[in-house]
Amino acid sequence: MNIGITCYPTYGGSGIVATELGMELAARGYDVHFISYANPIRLDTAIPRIHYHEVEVSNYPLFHFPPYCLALASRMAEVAECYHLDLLHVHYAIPHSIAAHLAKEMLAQKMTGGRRLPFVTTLHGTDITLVGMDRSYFPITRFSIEQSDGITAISEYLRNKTIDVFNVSKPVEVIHNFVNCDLYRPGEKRAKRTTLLHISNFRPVKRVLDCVRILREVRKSVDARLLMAGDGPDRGPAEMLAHELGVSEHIDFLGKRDHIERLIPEADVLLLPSEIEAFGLAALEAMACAVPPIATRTGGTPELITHGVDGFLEAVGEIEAQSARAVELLTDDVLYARISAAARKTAETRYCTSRIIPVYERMYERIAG
Ligand code: GMT
Repeated sequence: MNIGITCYPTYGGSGIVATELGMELAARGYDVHFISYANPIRLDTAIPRIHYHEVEVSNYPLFHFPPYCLALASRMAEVAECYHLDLLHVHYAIPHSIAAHLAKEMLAQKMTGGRRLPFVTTLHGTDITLVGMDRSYFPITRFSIEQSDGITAISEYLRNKTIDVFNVSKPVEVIHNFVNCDLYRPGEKRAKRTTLLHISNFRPVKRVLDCVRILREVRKSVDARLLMAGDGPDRGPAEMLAHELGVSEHIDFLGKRDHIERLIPEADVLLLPSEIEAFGLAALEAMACAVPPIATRTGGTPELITHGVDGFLEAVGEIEAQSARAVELLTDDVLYARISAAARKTAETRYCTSRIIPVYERMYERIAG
């Protein structure tokens, strides 16, 4: 089967899921064609059966806003024709879903051979919870979701939200995020635990400033440090806050990092204090490395993390509660051993690629007919 995948290629959970999915599919014998404006950050183009097609957005003085969506739709249609794509799988509804719809319509025309090009839309979170609900995008988001031949959401929470908000009449299938448990593995056990880790795109929804506040609280009892991986609009404010709170020498702002699977095992606890999180891929990747997550009880995180069993869930903005959990995990050996082993077990038994990829494959077979 020949599959076209479109995603945001820079840092962000949806692009990571799309890229890992494409590489897993290629390993299983599919020809996978990535269509995007840049090479997805985790994509290894040396892998057999992986292809990358860049979308060029030509500018013109008349265009105040370069029309990326149209350039993407044209490229999708071209690639589909040249490489006999059986379907398109787009990640993040806006604008990928409407571009896929346009490409599908273009291919359906008799003058280009009247080919069928079904498409699957995978909803990841902010495409529904923030951007899609914005008035200017609401009608087109609903339309493009409805036009999809298959719709998936990465959690029950997101599925319910999509149905509630957009009144979608078609079935929305839940296919959770996944992790490669051979690549994401526990590191060496350390006698002394001191390292907290946060990974994100530093958008306001991630509440990265809370990580700095948590570190300050934790340092009242433990000589802890914080690794902050990623970059985005709230990095500067977080750096400023670290200075103000007098903890800057205990925080490493690492910027965007490749091979996150090598970084995670260096940490003892993952912090995910988000305002909203449709699933929480960073928490899952940490769990696969037996690093317990402390996350907020919001969106889809309770589907992944069972409070007190394989991680902790606290209320959004509750710095003291999140800090207290971090101190417990850093200081209590018995508790740490139990939660960390359970975290790895959850990742292995429920979210491993070997379990989740076949669910996508079955969907493709149904849709491509
Ligand atoms: O984390 C982000 O804000 C990026 C965003 C994206 O779409 O790139 O992530 C979303 O998709 C991830 C992968 O499916 C989910 O694990 C994240 O929970 C979700 N983020 C939010 O809902 C805020």
